[in-house]
Amino acid sequence: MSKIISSIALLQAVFDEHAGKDGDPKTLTKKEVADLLKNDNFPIEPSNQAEADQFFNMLDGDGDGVVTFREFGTFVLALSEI
Ligand SMILES: [Ca+2]
Repeated sequence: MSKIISSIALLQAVFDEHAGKDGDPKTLTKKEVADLLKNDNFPIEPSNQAEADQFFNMLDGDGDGVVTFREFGTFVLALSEI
């Protein structure tokens, strides 16, 4: 399989694992984002609610209160520019 497609599939698998926990399985809620960061040992882990809200708002590009796979993917790709 293409490495690019494999990478997207892996990203989608991580997203789906958490998006399916509550509400719409096609979007991440604030709690699901927090769980994802924790379970993935992500290097950026908010230490309080204000930081968690700020981080979530960065992910939620259109500000509708949930994170789609597109928003998630856009954020992950943006990390490569840090
Ligand atoms: Ca959104």
